[in-house]
Amino acid sequence: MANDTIEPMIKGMTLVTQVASHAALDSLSRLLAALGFEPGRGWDDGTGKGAAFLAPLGNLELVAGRAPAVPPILIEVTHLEQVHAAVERWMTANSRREEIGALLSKPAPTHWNSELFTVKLDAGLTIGFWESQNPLHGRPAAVEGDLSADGMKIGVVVARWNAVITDRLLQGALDALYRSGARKDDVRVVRVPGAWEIPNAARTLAESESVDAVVTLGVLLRGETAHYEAIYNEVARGIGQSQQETGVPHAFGVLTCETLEQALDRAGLKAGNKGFEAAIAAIEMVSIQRKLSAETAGH
Ligand code: DLZ
Repeated sequence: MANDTIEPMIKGMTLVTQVASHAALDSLSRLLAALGFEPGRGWDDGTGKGAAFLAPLGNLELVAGRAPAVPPILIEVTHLEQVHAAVERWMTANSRREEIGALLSKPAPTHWNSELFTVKLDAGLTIGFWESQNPLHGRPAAVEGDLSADGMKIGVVVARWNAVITDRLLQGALDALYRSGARKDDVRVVRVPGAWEIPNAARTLAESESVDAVVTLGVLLRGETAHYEAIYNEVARGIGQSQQETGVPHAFGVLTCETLEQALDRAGLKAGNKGFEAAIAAIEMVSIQRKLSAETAGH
């Protein structure tokens, strides 16, 4: 019985296009090389000549129902404006100036969230250059967290030391949580004496399995804290370790500032509210964790 299972055999794809003359081929080859094409293996058998150009990705696209809105050779680039300027310079040197307007279009938006321009390089050889406006185009789809805290249980550990600032951080964090849909009953606030005590409380909460994430809030003032570096390092290490070892996301909202004024700025005065930002990061991380676990479970 015939074995109808075949192994994939496609190795590459070549579009073959005739150009008017050897001179045109040489000149177009220089342009394409200048635009960044890698030269492929060409040939010359005395009667004809071929020049090959390699691009990192190939794509065969078939269209039905209407004529394609683009030239048959479509080249995806980055920095479309610069490519357009390079082609325009080349056209200026190789075509009659008054013809350029008819041969080279300006980059214009397409209906597929891209910019495109076309250039007629030779009789029968029109090329389109395009650039996607979607930053994730051609890259793997990113997993991103949603900013809804609906149904999330969040622990907030806040230091009382420098309470004039940490109270503002707490307000910011609660504001972010409630405005993102967290229920009051699902937010647990734990007050600890100072930043030094944050990791211990954070870890206890995380290990209790009663929260999906922990937001840590505190302020260390360099000018007023003896052994500032030692305390800071230990607080950061302890929070990080709790996060890694429990698997529960811990948002880091412990400010380290030179002065009280700087801390006030970061607690809602001039430079945003770091408590708010930490709470948003926690929500996002819980959402990311849920998405990644769902993906893993689905495989
Ligand atoms: C002792 C101390 C000092 C000097 N400075 C700060 C600070 O700037 N921010 C802060 O949150 N806590 C400070 N603390 C208190 C310690 O974190 C800790 O609460 C005490 O040493 C008791 O263990």
